[in-house]
Amino acid sequence: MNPSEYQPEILETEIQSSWLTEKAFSVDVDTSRDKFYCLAMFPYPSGKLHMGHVRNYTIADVIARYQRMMGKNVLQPMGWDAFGLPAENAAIQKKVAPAAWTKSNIAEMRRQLQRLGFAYDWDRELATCTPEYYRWEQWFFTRLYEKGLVYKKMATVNWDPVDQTVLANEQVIDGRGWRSGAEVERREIPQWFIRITDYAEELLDNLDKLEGWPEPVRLMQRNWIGKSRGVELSFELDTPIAGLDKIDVYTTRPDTLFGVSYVSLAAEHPISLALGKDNPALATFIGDCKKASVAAADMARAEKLGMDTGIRASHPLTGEAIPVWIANYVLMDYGSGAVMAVPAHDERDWEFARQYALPLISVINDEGGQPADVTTAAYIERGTLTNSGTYDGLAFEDAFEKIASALEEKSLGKVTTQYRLRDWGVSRQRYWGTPIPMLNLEGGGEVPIPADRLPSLLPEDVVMDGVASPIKTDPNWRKFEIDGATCERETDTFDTFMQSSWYYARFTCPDYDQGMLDSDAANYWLPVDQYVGGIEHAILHLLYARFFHKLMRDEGLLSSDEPFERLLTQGMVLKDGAKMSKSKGNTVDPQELIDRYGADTVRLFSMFAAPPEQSLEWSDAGVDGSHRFLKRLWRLVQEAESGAAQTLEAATLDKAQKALRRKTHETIAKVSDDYGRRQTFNTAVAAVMELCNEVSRHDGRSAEDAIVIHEALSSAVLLLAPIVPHISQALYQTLTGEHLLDATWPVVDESALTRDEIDIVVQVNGKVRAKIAVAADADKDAVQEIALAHENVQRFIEGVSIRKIIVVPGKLVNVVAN
Ligand code: ANZ
Repeated sequence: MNPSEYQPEILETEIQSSWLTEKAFSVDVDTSRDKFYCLAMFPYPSGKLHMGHVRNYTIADVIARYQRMMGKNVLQPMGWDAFGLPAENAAIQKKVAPAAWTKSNIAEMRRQLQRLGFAYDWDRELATCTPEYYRWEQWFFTRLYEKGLVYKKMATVNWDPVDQTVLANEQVIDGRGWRSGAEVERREIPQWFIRITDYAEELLDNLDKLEGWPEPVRLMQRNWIGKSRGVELSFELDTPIAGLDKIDVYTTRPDTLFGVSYVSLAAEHPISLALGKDNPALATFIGDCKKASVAAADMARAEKLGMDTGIRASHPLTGEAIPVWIANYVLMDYGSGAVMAVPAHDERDWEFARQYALPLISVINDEGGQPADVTTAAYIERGTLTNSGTYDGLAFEDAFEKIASALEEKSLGKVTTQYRLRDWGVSRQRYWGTPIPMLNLEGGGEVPIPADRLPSLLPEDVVMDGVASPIKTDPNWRKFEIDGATCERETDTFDTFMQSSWYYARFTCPDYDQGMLDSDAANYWLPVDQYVGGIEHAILHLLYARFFHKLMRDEGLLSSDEPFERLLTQGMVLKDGAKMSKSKGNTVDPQELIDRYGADTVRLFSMFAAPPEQSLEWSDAGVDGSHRFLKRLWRLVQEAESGAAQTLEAATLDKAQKALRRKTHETIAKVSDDYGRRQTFNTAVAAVMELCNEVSRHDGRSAEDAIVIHEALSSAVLLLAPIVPHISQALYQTLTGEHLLDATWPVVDESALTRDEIDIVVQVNGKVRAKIAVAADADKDAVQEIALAHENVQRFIEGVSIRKIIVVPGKLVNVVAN
């Protein structure tokens, strides 16, 4: 290789293969050293890396490499979130088994990651579709089953009546099956759930501890958990229906109790179902409700429909007879599946009351102290009570407590807490996933597969017909014998969020075969010090991983409470203002860029173009600019005199040499802060570019000049090393003869920061008239004297009388004259 030319392709591939053969980033537990666990969300092996991956993984790599230079024992692993639906779709289209498709994608994407030079410990690579991984997930599920933390219940799925199969939500397009085009129905089938609601309170409380997380993410989690304080109260029935002598409702607004104009039940409420039995019109209505979408958001938006049941229930405080309706906007699995409807103060009830001409009773005063006008919309603010008997005039808190205790006295209500969070349904009717390790017994009921018979292996050599899961149609696979009795394996597989909920912990001991986790390794490395990933995972993935962490803690596998200490959510990669995506056809292939410019240029551009949390607008010119900068840096170093840095005799430096030294050390201070505290890598790059400009401008050629230039350039190279590790390694070698991976982060020499002289602005009547250089320790009088002596200042004060001179030390002198 011609050393005077920057040839990234040759240089980078050579360095990368040396990293691989030397296992440069393999690490072990070392309790004598501080650890740093840096993790980027592992990819789904879809085929090729896209720019979003490149950005995500570069950010994490920069942090990992920086921490290594800071002396930490750094773990940065990589693996594959390898189960999931796209593999099944590809299998059907390309006639290749999902396992084979996934494995070849992994090989290609691993090659691409290596070509980008990420500092991974490849010895820890794992793929979630391997039995070595999912067997522990199966084992853990059986443990949760033994502890009563999982249960089976009927739940709704999308059913394609033509293909006779369950569809994932993504496979339902405009209400129709993606393959058959048939109108999708809802079906109830038995499914497995994990009791995340048992941990709702802790998941909520611990959010306060996560100070290293972006506030918006914590807020989204808080809202998702959705804790509310309300009152559960009862409307009594004269004659019991379905064995119930009262209707329980849950409300967060007991202050509006006097505004109730009807009670509404969910279609699946036991009273609704019982009434439907001898009322065909009601039965039809209930059937229609069941067909509609179950998503809460859809229910809130959909047209409000209902039917009067004809029965009445009595108001718990006034005893008034209140009509009971069935309404499509009431969810069966929230609260008690029934609501006290207050159309004057709730938007959904208002819409419903409008539709069916039900009374609107305003019981809250508006800001003017009058009963709120609810003729055009519900008044949903809190306010003082009106039309509420003895409670009139009370404010919300007071009314809440007093009405709650009145209900409590009558044994018709109590204060309760509700969470919007639902238990986690983990059953999927797909093939390419972890088989749920349960056995269905012949006479009904189920038992877990015993630990010594795990894993429950997923067959890999299958043909996909696009309809049924191959394990559902394979009687041999289903058959299982336990204690001489024949039973059937569960043929559903786990939600893929199961695998991504604990992979970060398995990375600490990927080959451990005595259990799910080696606790010593897990407790040394965990929690993850820095997690990096997309904001799209702000809720589900992060919540499930936090939940699993607590489950693993309570199983005695690890001892911390939370998995991720600090979280960075990177912004999107945009092109022409829109998200880069295949469907928009505006993608840029990272591979082409690597081929053309090298990995360092791609890494530099993705770090320089925007702060990590903001969106990054793609720019070809920006990529080109990054490349030109690297070429210039290369040239600067080749031109500089090589050799080990010599010790500097600060006293002998001239003004320009001192200035360059100061710039070097100011840059080190700023860039260190940018990497560590601020995590703004774009400003770090900008600062190093400035330093390089100073080096270009420095024109002294003495031995001292060579030394300060050498110091500036080797600092620049070290400061850029986490971002552009290949060129940095080569240039560091040239400059110092040493190996970059052994180098530590540069240290600021405080003495180099002190200035002998500082620049001060001189104004006359507020207008800048001169810039003067004064000794850094000059006193006010001396500064004033130099300012007034300046010839341009002289011109402006000639012939006028000076009224006042203001000296702001280190900044400016203002002469006030008239
Ligand atoms: C009466 C009322 C008056 C309500 C008012 C609101 C405003 P959050 O805050 O989300 O917990 N609700 C209760 N159970 C329901 C169910 N199964 N399906 C649909 N809606 C249900 O919401 C609690 C409120 O949601 C409750 O307070 C109830 O309506 C409704 F001016 O009760 B409210």
